[in-house]
Amino acid sequence: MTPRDPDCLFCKIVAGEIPGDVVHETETTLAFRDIQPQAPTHVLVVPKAHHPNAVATAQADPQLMVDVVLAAGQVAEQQGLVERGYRLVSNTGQDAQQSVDHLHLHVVGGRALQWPPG
Ligand code: DGP
Repeated sequence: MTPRDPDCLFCKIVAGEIPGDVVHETETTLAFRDIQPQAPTHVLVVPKAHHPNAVATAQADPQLMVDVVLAAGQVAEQQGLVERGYRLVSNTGQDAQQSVDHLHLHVVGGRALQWPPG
């Protein structure tokens, strides 16, 4: 059984209960476009199982964290981001402005990105 939180937005997208603009899927992951894109390409990669953040995912199921990172790499390739580069971001907690407590890697690219992020 895939762990799921009935109140979680991304669990609902994974289940198809809320529409998502899906660009990539594996047995354990789903990738869909961010509803508030911050760059020409902005895709969220999530595990289908509910885990609150990257560290919790790695602790509970290390292979799943690997699956998410590899899926992000496949999205970057599919979206044509590899040559110029891209950013993988995983906001964790309040100060980082994490707004959905289901691990998601932001795959951001398609323009020159600023650093520090703010
Ligand atoms: P974070 O702030 O790191 O937790 O990122 C959450 C992202 O989720 C944020 O960039 C906006 C995005 N988002 C919020 N609601 C939805 C939604 O209903 N659909 C999609 N595709 N993205 C969403």
